[in-house]
Amino acid sequence: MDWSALEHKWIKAWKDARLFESNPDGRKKFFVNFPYPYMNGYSHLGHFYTIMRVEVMARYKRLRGFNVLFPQGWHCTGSPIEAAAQRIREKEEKQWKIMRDMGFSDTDIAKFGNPEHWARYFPVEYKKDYERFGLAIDFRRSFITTSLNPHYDKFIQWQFRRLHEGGYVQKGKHPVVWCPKENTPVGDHSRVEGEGETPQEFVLLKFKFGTKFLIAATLRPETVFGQTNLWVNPDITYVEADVDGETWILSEPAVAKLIEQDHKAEIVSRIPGAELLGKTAIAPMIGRPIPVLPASFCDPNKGTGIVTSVPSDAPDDYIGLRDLQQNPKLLEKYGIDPALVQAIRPIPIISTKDYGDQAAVKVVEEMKIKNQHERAKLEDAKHAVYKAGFYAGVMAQGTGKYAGKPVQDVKDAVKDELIKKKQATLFYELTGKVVCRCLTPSVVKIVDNQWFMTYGDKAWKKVAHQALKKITLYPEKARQQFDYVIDWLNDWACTREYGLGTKLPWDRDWVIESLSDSTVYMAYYTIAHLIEHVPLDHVNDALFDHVFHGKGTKPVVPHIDEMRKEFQYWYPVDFRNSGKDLIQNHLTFFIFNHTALFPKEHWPQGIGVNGWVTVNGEKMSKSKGNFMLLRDLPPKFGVDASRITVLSGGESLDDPNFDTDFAKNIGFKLEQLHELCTQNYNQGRTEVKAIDKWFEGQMDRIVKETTEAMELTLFRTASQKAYFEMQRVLKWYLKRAGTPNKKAMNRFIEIQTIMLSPFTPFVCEEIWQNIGKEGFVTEAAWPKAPKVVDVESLAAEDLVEGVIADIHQVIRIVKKQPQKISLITAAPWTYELFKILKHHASIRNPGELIKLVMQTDLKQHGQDVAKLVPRLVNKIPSTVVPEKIEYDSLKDAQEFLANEFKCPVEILRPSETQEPKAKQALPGKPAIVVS
Ligand code: A2H
Repeated sequence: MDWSALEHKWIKAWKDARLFESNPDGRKKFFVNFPYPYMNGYSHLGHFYTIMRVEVMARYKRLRGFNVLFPQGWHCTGSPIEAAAQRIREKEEKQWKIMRDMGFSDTDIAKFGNPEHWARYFPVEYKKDYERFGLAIDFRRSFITTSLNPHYDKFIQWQFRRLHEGGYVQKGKHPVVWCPKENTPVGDHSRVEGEGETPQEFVLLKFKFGTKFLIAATLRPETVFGQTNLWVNPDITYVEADVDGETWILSEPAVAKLIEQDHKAEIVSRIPGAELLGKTAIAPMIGRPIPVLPASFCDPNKGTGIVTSVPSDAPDDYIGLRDLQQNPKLLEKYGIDPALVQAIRPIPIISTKDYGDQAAVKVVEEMKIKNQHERAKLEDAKHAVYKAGFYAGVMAQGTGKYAGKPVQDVKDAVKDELIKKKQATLFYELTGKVVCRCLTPSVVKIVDNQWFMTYGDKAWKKVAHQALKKITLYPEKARQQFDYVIDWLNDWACTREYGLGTKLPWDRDWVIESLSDSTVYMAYYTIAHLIEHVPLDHVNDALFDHVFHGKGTKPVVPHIDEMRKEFQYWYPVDFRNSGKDLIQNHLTFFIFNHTALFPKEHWPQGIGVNGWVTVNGEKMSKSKGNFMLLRDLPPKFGVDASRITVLSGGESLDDPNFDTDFAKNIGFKLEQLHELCTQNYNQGRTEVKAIDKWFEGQMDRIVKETTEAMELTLFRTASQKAYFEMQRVLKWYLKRAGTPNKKAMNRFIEIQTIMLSPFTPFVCEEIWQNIGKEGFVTEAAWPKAPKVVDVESLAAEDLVEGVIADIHQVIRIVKKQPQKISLITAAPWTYELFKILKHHASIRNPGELIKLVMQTDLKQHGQDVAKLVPRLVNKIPSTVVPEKIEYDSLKDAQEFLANEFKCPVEILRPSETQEPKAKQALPGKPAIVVS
């Protein structure tokens, strides 16, 4: 088959028919989309799976009768393009190599030194790829972002002015992930390492130490009531530093961090950890003197390198103390009185249901952790204690005014009290390592001239949770993660000093960054093809207010009514799908911003998330040589084969695998499918046999199950049913039926072609045309799924399959070529018995069952019942085929069986024979006599 010719034929036919140009009409609508890709290179296999989920959803909903909109834009905002362009201008080796690997000549590469060139070049190439893959996209609505598209630029300005007015964008003082080289915040998409890592808030506790302070960092300020000592690492050298006019003792790296975090700090002198040991300091909040003790787990690169010890609630602290109590020698080495350490007892401060009032002690003992070097176990212990203590714990006696309150509610209050008393201050650490695209490790910086989206706002979070409740998630199990991210998000730095994008309308020194100009642009798709015709000086806030909210007097501009109508018709978004990595930023921003800018009825309706594509089981990477561009696939495998392969590679949140062997094989199979369908359509007999009913029943079942899988976006399951299972059923049917029934065969070909068309539209269109159907299969009607499937007729055929296996078994035992085979069905009353037993499937006691049966007409077979029932408990099939259906289907299979075993086969009822073996027959298991 000449796949390329076939693909181009249908691409042209769809285009000529404007099949994917969607306009509002009287039908129900379905609006799908996925995050516009970033225009800094060609589309690759990594995008492909995500795109295909949207594509299949679009085509499926179309077949279900919806008016479907699938638009596509191109993202150019932000620093990555700008940075890459700069690297090209600077003739940087690596960037040039990346471009050469994409196939550009050196003269072409030089053009990419201008960032605008990227925004002009790649959208055209993406469109070519997407068209080539047959994606059902309405390209009239495509657009690029940034001020290079002045209409979109005005839309983003509108959005930000409205957000600003609503208090959703504010100037503030916040910790951000910061690149000290580029002097700019480092957004998730500008990192080569550490996507998703954020600043985490620690509380720095101040311990009065003569005229100075020892400083310790904690995540659990509410545990200050249980402090028993301080931990200092004897093997590191700390520093004394002048911090905001006080003398602090802390680790050296902490000083540099304090400077980035808005403190005045300067190192004055150095002091070895060992010199601090054995001395006492006054613990904040409780005002008690506590000793400084040695611990090797204090890391100079975290916090201040000094840790306050709360052995009741921190496994590390408890085990550190226990180790020390068992090691008087070490104490003597540092001149610490062992008796002093022996006397230290954990102080109960939090009670939990699971672990009592000294959770750390209980958990460490229960887990039998031997010493502080069992790190893995200690990590588990930490989690267990934290979960029990923080989420379910209650403050115990001895915590003053906080006693009796839930720990969760107390944390902030204790923190605030400590800060107010000047016994503590805030401090931030990254939750993990972050490296900027410029390859510099990032730090936390407090910036106060920045603009933030206020995702940290509690009231806004509440509304976002509400919106999430109404969203259908594919798969549903992603919900917990969305709820978590909504809670966890902090205010988000939404502007940068440079890069392509839209200038912040009221503070034009700033450019809106790439995750912030892409939260509600789906609304722009509804009008993108119309607004281009509105003169730019008429594109203003009044226009957007009218189109999106129906507010104010109607502006006098071309297409104004159509734009309003388009928006009202298409909105809200019904299905937006992306990789699961975007839950922690984009997809959650998408929810937040919709609640800020649109009324409830326009909030998102459905979100899908999926894993990352691997190739033959390995992560795709340039160095592994398995990196594939989208455009590499058609010549290798064909478009249809590539499409169905990527969707067969996985579903739900698993990472889908692109299996190149599967892709090659399925290509041949699709050719065979084409042949099979075109040759068998309108062929066959008109007479109806029992096996036809089974065939119809199987089709019903598969349609039902495929439809259910499609609705849940379980596209791997759906494609397997629609192709492999259909083929398996057909194979058995042709074997059994010989010549197929024409009507049934036609139905098979039609429904298989329709159900496969979202996956492999090209071959399906070709089949559709060749079997003489009018119009496109893309516009056909999805087969109706019957509510109930005739399971009895399906089971009757399974029974024939089972009988064949049993006959083979008998032949093997008697070891002779059969001359004649007799099959004798069971006595009619046994079918009644099976029905009763099935009805009482929950009863396992034979005596009880026999009693029940004896209350019915079967009483007359009392002796047999008493013998049979104990043998049958737990062995009744879920579908009991009635006697007549069993007999008929065996009768129907008679000729087939005779062929299979090359001898005459007779089907008898027990009344028709004297054969003693007839008594052994049971429903579904006829007696087999081989002679
Ligand atoms: B936590 P994370 Cl009650 N080296 O404070 C090692 N550990 C350090 C440290 C350093 N340089 N700086 C701080 N820490 C400890 C209290 C507490 C803490 C309790 C329960 C759990 C708990 C009292 N110790 O932390 O690895 C501090 O101990 C368990 C997570 O960055 C700080 O909070 O998550 C915690 O580790 C921070 O550890």
